[in-house]
Amino acid sequence: MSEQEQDIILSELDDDTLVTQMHDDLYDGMATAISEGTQILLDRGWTPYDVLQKALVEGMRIVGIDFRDGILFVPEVLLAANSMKAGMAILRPLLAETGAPKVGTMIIGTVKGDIHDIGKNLVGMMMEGAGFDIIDIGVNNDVEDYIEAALKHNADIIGMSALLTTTMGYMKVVIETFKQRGIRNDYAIVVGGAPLNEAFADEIGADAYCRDASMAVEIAGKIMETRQGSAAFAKLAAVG
Ligand code: B1M
Repeated sequence: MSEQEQDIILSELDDDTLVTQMHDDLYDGMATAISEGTQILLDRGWTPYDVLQKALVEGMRIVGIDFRDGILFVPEVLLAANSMKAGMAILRPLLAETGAPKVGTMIIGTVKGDIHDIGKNLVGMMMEGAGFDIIDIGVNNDVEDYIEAALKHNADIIGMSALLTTTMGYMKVVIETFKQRGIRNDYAIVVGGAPLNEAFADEIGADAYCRDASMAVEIAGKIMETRQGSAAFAKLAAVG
């Protein structure tokens, strides 16, 4: 069904029906309907975070299951992804609007060979909302991209995302190269993405694995507390 053919009036649906309808619209790649539904929920007093999680992320989860099972194919999933981005475009400034003081700088990017960016974008948005300066270097990044951005922006944290079992291994290449260049300890390196887990993060020598965007925010906050604590300690040690 094309967007024009949709005759459901979203604003007349109750919240639960609207959210279910948004899952269907995301599945059908109807970006305009997703923008409209997102705005309606916000106007009804939903928090941006709830709209994101309950309407958009849950809808994308359903898309992922049917993609895995061969019911949906790449073109359809791309349309769904674009619809999700349409909703995220409305939520982005709201999630970032906390007025929190800047707590640190994070480079975030998807690794070489991988073009999935929805999860990474979500993490970036949530981190911005928590007061971080986010330098998003996009997708398909090789190690030099991470290093260049880290040095240029005097980063505190490097965040890597991978959604494929074939690309997650590249994270180790990045960490090893940071070690070889003698800059590993200048940054906290955190990783995330659906195929990863804690054991993998440990194995490749990352500082932390982030299961989802809110965990990324929590972990990054703790990292900054430790870094600022160490910086204050180093200053005291230098004085005394
Ligand atoms: Co792809 N894809 N895809 N895909 N795709 C998956 C990942 C897959 C699991 C689907 C499946 O088979 N069920 C499968 C991977 C299988 C595997 O490796 N085990 C897969 C495949 C196989 C492929 C292709 C190879 C398909 C093909 O061409 N034959 C191809 C690869 C292209 C490439 O990258 N080279 C491909 C292509 C695509 C599209 C282009 C069509 C599209 C991407 C569009 C885009 O991103 N702009 C796409 C999509 C959309 C998906 C699924 C359906 C959805 C991913 C997503 O956006 N999820 C996905 C199935 C799935 O995951 N259910 C699938 C929503 C997002 C909010 O979650 O990304 O997990 P997620 O992010 C979370 C956490 O993981 C975490 O926080 C986020 C928010 O909570 N997180 C981080 C993520 N990154 C983080 C970084 C951090 C911290 C936390 O840094 C600190």
